[in-house]
Amino acid sequence: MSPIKRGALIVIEGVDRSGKSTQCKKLVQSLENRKIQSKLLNFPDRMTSTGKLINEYLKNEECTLNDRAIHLLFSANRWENLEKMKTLLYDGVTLVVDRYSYSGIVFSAVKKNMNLEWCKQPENGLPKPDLVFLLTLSQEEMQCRPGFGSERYENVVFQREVANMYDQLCDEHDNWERVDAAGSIDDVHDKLLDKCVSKIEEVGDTPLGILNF
Ligand code: Z5A
Ligand code: MG
Repeated sequence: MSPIKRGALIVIEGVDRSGKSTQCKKLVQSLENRKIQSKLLNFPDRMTSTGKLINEYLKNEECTLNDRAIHLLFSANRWENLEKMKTLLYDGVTLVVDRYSYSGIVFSAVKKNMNLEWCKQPENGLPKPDLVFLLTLSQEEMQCRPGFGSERYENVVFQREVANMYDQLCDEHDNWERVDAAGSIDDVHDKLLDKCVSKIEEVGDTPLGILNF
């Protein structure tokens, strides 16, 4: 009997407004159209108990959680989903994930008095993505997109530092792909879909990796 194929763990990262949520939704639709089982997950998952605290922190600048505490809450928000993720992946469902550990690392590590190595540690042991797309977008294009500026972190200086640190992470990892997010929604989608389908075929029955920074 041939082993059951697991699903692929595919993550989309990128600066604010780069189209991550838009592309994740379209990917899941297109995979389902091709009869490839898939599910969309997003972090932060604002519906869980940690997610409610995170939502309050993001929406309310007066929320005074300190930088390390909020960092650990974002990480806990992923750990809360560990069993669900593993069960789905080993049942053959591909997960398309809107932000993951790398958002956690980048958005905390760019803050003053935070340390990149410290920020990576709580992510160790979580499932390792098979493929990470980094959607790239210039500052000018980012500011033209609807919705920019309504939550904590949504300012130009912070997002520039975020973009630089994403670039650094992308260079350090061989499972990352940069995708220019400035094209039309459909153009970006077409680029992502082909790479996703190839990755889903490639993972087959290989064991799921574990993050080990
Ligand atoms: N954060 C953290 O600190 N630590 C963590 O561990 C995690 C996250 C997981 C909230 O995240 C914040 O949490 C985030 C990081 C931090 N702070 N920032 N910045 P979120 O994921 O909930 O954030 P969001 O409010 O959904 O924004 P976003 O994800 O940055 O946006 P997006 O998903 O990349 O973009 P979009 O919603 O798909 O598209 C934005 C708009 O542009 C929308 O009107 C689209 O129709 C339009 N759009 C999309 N694509 C295109 C193209 N190609 N052309 C033209 N217009 C487009
Ligand atoms: Mg989004």
